[in-house]
Amino acid sequence: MSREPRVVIIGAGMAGITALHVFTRRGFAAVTVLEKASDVGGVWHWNRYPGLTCDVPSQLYQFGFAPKPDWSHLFADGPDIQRYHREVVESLGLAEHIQLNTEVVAAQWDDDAANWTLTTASGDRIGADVVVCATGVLHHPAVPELPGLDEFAGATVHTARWDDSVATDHKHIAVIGTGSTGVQIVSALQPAAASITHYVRSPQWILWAPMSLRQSELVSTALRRFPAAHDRLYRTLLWASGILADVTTRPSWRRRAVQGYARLCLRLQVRDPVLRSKLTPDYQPLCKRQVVSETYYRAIQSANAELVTERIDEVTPHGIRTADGRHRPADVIVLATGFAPHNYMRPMQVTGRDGLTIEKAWANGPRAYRMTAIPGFPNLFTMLGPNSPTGSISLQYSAERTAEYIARFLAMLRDGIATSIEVTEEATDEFNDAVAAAMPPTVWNTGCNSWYLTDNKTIDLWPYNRATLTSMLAVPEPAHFDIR
Ligand code: NA7
Repeated sequence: MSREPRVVIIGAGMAGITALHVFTRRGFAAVTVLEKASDVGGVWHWNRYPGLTCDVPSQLYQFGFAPKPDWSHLFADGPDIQRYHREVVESLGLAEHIQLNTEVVAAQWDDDAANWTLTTASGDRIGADVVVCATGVLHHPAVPELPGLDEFAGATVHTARWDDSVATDHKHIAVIGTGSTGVQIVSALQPAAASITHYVRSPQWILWAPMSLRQSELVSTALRRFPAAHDRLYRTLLWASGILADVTTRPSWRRRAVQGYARLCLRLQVRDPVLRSKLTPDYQPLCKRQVVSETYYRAIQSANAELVTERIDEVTPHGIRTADGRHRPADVIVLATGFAPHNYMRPMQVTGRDGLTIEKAWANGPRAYRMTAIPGFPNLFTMLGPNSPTGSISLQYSAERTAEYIARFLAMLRDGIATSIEVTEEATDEFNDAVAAAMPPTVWNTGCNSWYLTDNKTIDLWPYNRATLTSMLAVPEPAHFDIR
């Protein structure tokens, strides 16, 4: 008995768009995407802070199925990427499957009916045979608990929820945090600020790259006219990016070379030994998600900029006081303090087989089989779930491989081979044990505190290369699943 499975994808960011395209390309018709925001794009919809730029070259940061030859820059800015997402959705006819402004707050599995019921924030109930969580990683802003922050009289804004009404020109700006975001926003706001103070708890290694370089019209025209050449360029970049997986996952001369380059970037760009020592991290380059910038070191050495590494004691109504007793005035506090990256689909309440909740299943940290299946949760899959290669392999590539993998399960449901599919506990344990055993030689394990670490200090990343990812997601292994 064949039947058309009702598939609901939660989230219309890059991973959700990928899943939607792959499933519809494979002929699945009853696919709906529910997106809580008013637009597609995920992180590129939510993040709009000044200076927002992707640190992956734009010719690589694209869907394999929707090549874009004419990026304006070597590294695209946020609005350009967001436009691209909209264009892909329109040009591939995906918009009709996407329901915006629809937040899913709960998902409940019914074992007898072998299906899910989703509840939205407005109380609607939606049935689904399969749920695919494409809810993103860097989504929930982390707001620091700083004494006095609520009493600050000026404007406070988190970079992930930028407010265009907050004026920054000619203001005294305090930026807290020095991940990719903090570094980008300091560089962007410094030129027009009255003063900018960068509060840095742990300095980062910052690789120099020509991020402002424009892609010439000649190159765009050539890539448009010769799609085969463009495809070759994309594949070459994909292949070259494999070097990053190699560099991060095992010690080698290549890792040492990149680390040497990071140290050189600091030495060449910051001549003042006092400032340089304040900017020097106490851990190896590449241990945290690598920050890339063309302009940060120049910005922080400007006359109106100051780097503060003393601990923040309190926020006062008119500024910030540090542990050394100094008070620096501020009109605006910018929180570049990152995200809660291990939430995945939470706070959505997901209840699987036998009343098992995702909170209980993940009491010791998020855990999945090959990034996508969770024991106790039949017919539910994650896109870019736990252990995804957020620091080493193209996420678009990973998302497409995962979607193709999930499509094979959808085919089993459509062809009447199965009504419910659930990964086994044993296969999940085996996968996670192997991942844990592969982590020690990775650079992420060399002694730094980063958003890659879960609360219990396991590394939530992919410790293998792209070929392993490709082969693990090529064909489902029936023995690893309870197929009913
Ligand atoms: P990150 O990389 O998580 O950076 C957050 C920064 O905020 C980091 O420097 C933190 O210092 C700092 N932070 C967080 N809480 C505090 C408090 N309470 N006091 C002082 N400083 C604090 O987030 P981003 O948004 O920059 O980047 C996220 C990813 O987006 C990035 O890796 C790219 O993949 C794109 P810490 O290091 O914890 O001492």
